[in-house]
Amino acid sequence: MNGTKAYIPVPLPDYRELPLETMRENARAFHAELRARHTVRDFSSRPVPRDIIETCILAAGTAPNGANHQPWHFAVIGDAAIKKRIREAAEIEERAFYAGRAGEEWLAALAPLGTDENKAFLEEAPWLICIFGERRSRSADGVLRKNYYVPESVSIACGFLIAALHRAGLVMLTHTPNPMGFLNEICGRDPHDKPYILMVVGYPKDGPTIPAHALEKKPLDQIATFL
Ligand code: IYR
Repeated sequence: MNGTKAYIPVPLPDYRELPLETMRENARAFHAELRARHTVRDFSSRPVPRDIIETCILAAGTAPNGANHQPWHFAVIGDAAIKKRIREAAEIEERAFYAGRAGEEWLAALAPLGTDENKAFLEEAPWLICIFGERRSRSADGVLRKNYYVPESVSIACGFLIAALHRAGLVMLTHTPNPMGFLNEICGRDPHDKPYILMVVGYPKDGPTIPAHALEKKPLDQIATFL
């Protein structure tokens, strides 16, 4: 007995074939829905009910991932004092970043986004979601296992989460203070876990703007080749 779990095939649940026209229409509609998502940096402090965030995280947790070990953890911060600590720690890193650590080329790339070291949104938004990747984690029956394809799995789950939040009518920002190791301590996670993204979630502030640069999307022939 080596603890290996057997392969048990079950009939594919939920799949239904769609007529071609419905496939086209659904693909178009989904593109239109995602095209209408815009990253926001000015957040209202208006509260968002926790159950909506919980459901979006459940959607993220359906993402395909390595060996179905689901190597992610979502630390959800609504507490004002913890948000303040995160803002203070993030702004220390961001000040060093914008004062030169980033280097000239990186700062030039960011210029059209209008970002700077001030991260008021980390206190103003109702929810921060820090997504950690777990190098090792426990199975449902408590066995500690090595995880696989952790960055890929976490990134896919983040994509699902972003789409779910958008569908729920929320706006968000993928914030990446650099380095972001301080989040392990603040969120009480194992030092081996890796924080990937700090998502800022809520409603936009009144009269929000976005950088014109963000509206430039590459056309299909620049992002795809068919072979
Ligand atoms: N982490 C910094 C810098 C930053 C880097 C990239 I690449 C962006 O697309 C946006 C910002 C910040 O959050 O300001």
